[in-house]
Amino acid sequence: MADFVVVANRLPVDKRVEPDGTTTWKRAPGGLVTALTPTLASRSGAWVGWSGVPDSSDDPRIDGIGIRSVPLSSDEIADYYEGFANSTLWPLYHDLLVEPVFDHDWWTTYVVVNRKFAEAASEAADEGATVWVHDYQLQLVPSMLRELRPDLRIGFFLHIPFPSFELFARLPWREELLRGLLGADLVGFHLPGGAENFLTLVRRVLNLDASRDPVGVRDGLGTVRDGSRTIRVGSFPISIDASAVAEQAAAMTDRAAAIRAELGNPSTVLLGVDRLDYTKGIDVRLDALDGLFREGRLDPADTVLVQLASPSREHVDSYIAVRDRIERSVAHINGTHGTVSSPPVRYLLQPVPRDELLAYFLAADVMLVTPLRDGMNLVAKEYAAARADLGGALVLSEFTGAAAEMEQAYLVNPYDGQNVRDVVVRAVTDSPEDRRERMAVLHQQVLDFDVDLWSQSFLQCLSGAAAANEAAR
Ligand code: ADQ
Repeated sequence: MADFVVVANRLPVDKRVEPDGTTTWKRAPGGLVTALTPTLASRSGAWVGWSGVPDSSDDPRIDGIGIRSVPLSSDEIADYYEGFANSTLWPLYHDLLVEPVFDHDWWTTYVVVNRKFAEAASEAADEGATVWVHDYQLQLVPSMLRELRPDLRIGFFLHIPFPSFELFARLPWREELLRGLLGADLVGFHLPGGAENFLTLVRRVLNLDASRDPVGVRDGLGTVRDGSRTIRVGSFPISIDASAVAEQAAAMTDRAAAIRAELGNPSTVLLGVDRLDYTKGIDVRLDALDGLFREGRLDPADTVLVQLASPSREHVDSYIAVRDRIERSVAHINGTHGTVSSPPVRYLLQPVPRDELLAYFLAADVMLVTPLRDGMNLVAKEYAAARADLGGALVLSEFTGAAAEMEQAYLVNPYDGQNVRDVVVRAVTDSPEDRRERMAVLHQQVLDFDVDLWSQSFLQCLSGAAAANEAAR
């Protein structure tokens, strides 16, 4: 039994089949694992989640974290994960960048699967344990778990934007989802705006008493009164283990120089790093590059854009469509502006090992982070952390959560093509002193506000919120 339980869609493990046919489990790299490993290790911790392999009774084991696997069938993955989570909630919460699909069968499976996670968490948690539930796939878990185990301290954190009343209210299941979240003692969002949207929705959809004051960052929590319980609502911008990133990156300078040489030592190396997702605005930066070549403001013979994309949700129609669009655009730019020996866009659709990624960060003159909408965006923070040399420049969309903190970045409106082109040119041509000054602020900022601050501030607020509810019982 554990006194600290993390509940997330995916377990922090990757399955590997060895040449001799045996399977081993490797710890999956990822922000959440990094963020929570210290807490999981310092308490008796457990992680509840799906292994990533459908129709399997695998029981993954890795060192250092107690694992409790929630097996899911291919049909459940199709309806709960690819369907309700990624074809209904994801586009709705990201400003309708594609049309969300409302399907009652998907919803039924979402409820069934959320109950499986709640039951597994209930079995893993010791009396009075703290349970931290993550993300849009599991919004019903807090109330299901509260019903099973009123003794638990339950926190919920949403990693993606939380929409306004006008968008959220379209959901046929709006009441159920809000009720699901209210099972938590603390509901956390990246930005105050998400927390305030939630308070408004609870007031207008559920007619509950919810605070109207602006929500602060890491304090100034909002409140919802639900019978004898008070649910706290707050803003906790996630971050990264910035000092570890800086340290690992410092060892990659030789590889960074080799990458520039492999690219033909162009004057300007631009870089994009994203999961292949229509929210990330990969097409925004490709369009900007095409425009800048056409306008003669960047020279295709002396400029390279490296776009590293990792495959994501490959069975979902909207992801198949965005991949086609991006690949057409890469081919168009290379076909129009390149030569056989030096295509200006180098595009990879495969995850890149961590060290190699950091070397690319060091090799890039300008990092292009241009999402149309993004809850936070850790790539922007990783880039700033990696640049302890204060080199490089960060172009950052105003529609990311990161933009709220990283004001010294070259901020762009990704919906305004001309603005994107102008800002990219500025980031390329500004004086080295100006660029250094901006990077110095960004680098220090990610060191000061790291992932440890994120998890500790959330857990501290959760402990206060839960203690108040326990005293009221
Ligand atoms: P994501 O949408 O997955 O996360 P992001 O925050 O950018 O987006 O994190 C992506 C991670 O994957 C980064 O650590 C990045 O380095 C890595 N990555 C991306 N492409 C890669 C590649 N080609 N090879 C190797 N690694 C790659 C969701 C929300 C975000 C929020 C996070 C955390 O959508 O808004 O910031 O959760 O809360």
